Amino acid sequence: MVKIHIPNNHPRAESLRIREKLVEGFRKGVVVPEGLIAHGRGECFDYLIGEKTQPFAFKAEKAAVALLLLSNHPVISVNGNSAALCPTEIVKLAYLTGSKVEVNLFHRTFERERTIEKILREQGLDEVLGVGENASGTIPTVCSLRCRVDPRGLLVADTVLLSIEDGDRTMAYRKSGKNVIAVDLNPFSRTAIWASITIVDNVVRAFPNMIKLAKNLKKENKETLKKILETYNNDKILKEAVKFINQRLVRLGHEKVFGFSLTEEVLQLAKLNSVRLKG
Ligand code: PTJ
Repeated sequence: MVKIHIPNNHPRAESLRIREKLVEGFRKGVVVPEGLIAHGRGECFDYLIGEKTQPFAFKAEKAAVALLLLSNHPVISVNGNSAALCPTEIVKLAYLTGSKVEVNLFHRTFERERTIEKILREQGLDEVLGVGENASGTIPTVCSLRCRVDPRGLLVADTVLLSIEDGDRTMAYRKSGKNVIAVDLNPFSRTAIWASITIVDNVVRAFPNMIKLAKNLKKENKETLKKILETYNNDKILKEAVKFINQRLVRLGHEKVFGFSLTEEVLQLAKLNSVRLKG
């Protein structure tokens, strides 16, 4: 397979590198074709938030870590896209917060489950839940194959951290009394709206941020962690995200587009066009 060379000075180098991880995951059978489409949707929302962790996301990440640390049975749910993008970070966060890790796929095949299990084990994870026969439990209110869960994991979880997925599961889990932490770049999605804590950030930034936060928050007592959660309001966070996107677009529309002033761009284009006309 041809390995694409991405020059470091390419203006979109980081974004291209992330794409390559997804494509590699697709070739290895970790990511489904639908996952590539899902990534494109995520990229679009990432543009809108400036491809940076914004304050609304950081506040959600902090609350998420506090919740994981306070939970009795926290579980990190892994699908194809998250396994391709941040397997090392998933394992680190699980270790720091005492969370179990379970493979739970929408496009469920035993082969994919095993491939993802292998990736997670390579990162040092001893116990990977939800693979094959181990997913012997059912959450009947989840209408896809994601209803099949591990009795040691998602079935008994009081808090579930999930990322990059559509909303049916989040809604069902919330209705059954579980806390859901969702990493989703789209603040308008059903997942984002139904989650207890919505992290409007890219998983490639959210997980490393949560690892740093977990290292610090682990040292705090329960009362401090509870206070973080008491002052957290997800509705407010989602509104902040939408307001941020709105204000950013208005600002860009008036002044600058990705570092160029509009006038400057128009002048550059005019120059190019005139050269072409002369030629
Ligand atoms: O691996 P499987 O079989 O479980 O399949 C998983 C996919 C991704 C195919 C499935 O869950 C799906 O179709 O998801 P959706 O409905 O496309 O939703 C994905 C959501 O994640 C969208 O709201 C995207 O904006 C968002 N998203 C995409 N990439 C990222 C992301 N959010 C955070 N970080 C990303 N890198």
